[in-house]
Amino acid sequence: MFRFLHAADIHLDSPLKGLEEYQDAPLEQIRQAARRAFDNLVQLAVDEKVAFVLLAGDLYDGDWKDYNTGIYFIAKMGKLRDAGIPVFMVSGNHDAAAQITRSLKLPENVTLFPHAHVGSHIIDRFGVALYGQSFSARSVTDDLVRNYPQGDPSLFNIGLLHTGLNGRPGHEPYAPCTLDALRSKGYQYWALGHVHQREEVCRDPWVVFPGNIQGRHSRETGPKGCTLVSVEDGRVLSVEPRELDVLRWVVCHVNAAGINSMEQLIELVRENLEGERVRADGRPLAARVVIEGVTTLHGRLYENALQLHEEFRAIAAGLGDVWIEKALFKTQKPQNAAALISGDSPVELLMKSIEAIQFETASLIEIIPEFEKLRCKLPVELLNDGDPFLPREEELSAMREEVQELLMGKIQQRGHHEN
Ligand SMILES: [Mn+2]
Repeated sequence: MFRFLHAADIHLDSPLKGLEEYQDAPLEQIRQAARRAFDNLVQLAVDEKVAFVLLAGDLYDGDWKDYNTGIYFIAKMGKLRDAGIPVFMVSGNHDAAAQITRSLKLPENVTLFPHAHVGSHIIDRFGVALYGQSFSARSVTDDLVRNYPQGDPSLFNIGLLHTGLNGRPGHEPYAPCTLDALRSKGYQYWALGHVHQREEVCRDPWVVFPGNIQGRHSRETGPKGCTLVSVEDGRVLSVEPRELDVLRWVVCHVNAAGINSMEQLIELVRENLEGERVRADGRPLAARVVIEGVTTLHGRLYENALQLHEEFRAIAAGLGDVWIEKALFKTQKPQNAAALISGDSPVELLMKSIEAIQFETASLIEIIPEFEKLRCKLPVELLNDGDPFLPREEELSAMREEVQELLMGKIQQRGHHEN
């Protein structure tokens, strides 16, 4: 009986893209998160007394800024060497041979599989055969599996590979291959990397993406970590995800249906954030708050979006170690809003006519003659696709709705004041 750890997509020291511009962002925590999660991985390997550790590519995010990234990794590998734990790894698209110009000699307990051909390694003590091939360049479009040898029926065979398989949303289709091709090799476990979302692709044999060990932005949400595998008599006994992340990205969906006041909404957001905090086991949170649902508050939410964002920041500050990355308002107004306006008082008539307004781009430019002058001063690259003065139709209709909501909100408010 033995156990091993399978991790991938560590992306050590990956740069923070644009996060500096965010208010309150815990930059230092985010910058250090991948290293702290990797510390946890090494500690878990020691605590679980695993037979070996597998790293299935993208250990590094790209070329090292300086040697400190490599020196950090070597220090951690030293800790595993002292515990008698070997490490086997392949590189992926981010740390492909051609991408990394700086390098350091690896400690003797670390094996990096070659990129020119498939490498193999036998661990007699556990009856294990390992096969792996690294990426030579960032974009590997060949099917690497084709060259992997057939598994040895007398051993427990493991394949390491960085691949997008037959395509995964949001991931480049590098080293494409099919599940059938993997199965045909007669291995007991395929340790894959590249897809940042954990996925057990197959259980016979086991084909696993462990996901990355630490979320890096608002699209990498929820628990992140590695996979702990137990093997007995040449068969997989158990495959368990183990959380390693030190800061969790979450999207907090708040349903505003049935909410009648701002106070209620703010309270609901507080409850939701508290719930996320509990689910994250006390880890610091980077939360995106999304207010959704059909609500009569729709117009007022738009109108008070900035104020609400400050209220959410205050809730986060009160909870401690919670950062509101963004607040999005995606509510919808009740379908029959116009029909509800039944009377013919001046206010109601005004509301009806606002409902009926059709804004057009041309009219916007006519209203404000300075627009054309401003437009001329913009850099040319802005004037093509992303020309802010010529929004696309879908943006226009969203803008139309927003303007209508703002006007309606204002009028409703006035109406209330006068009553
Ligand atoms: Mn990758």
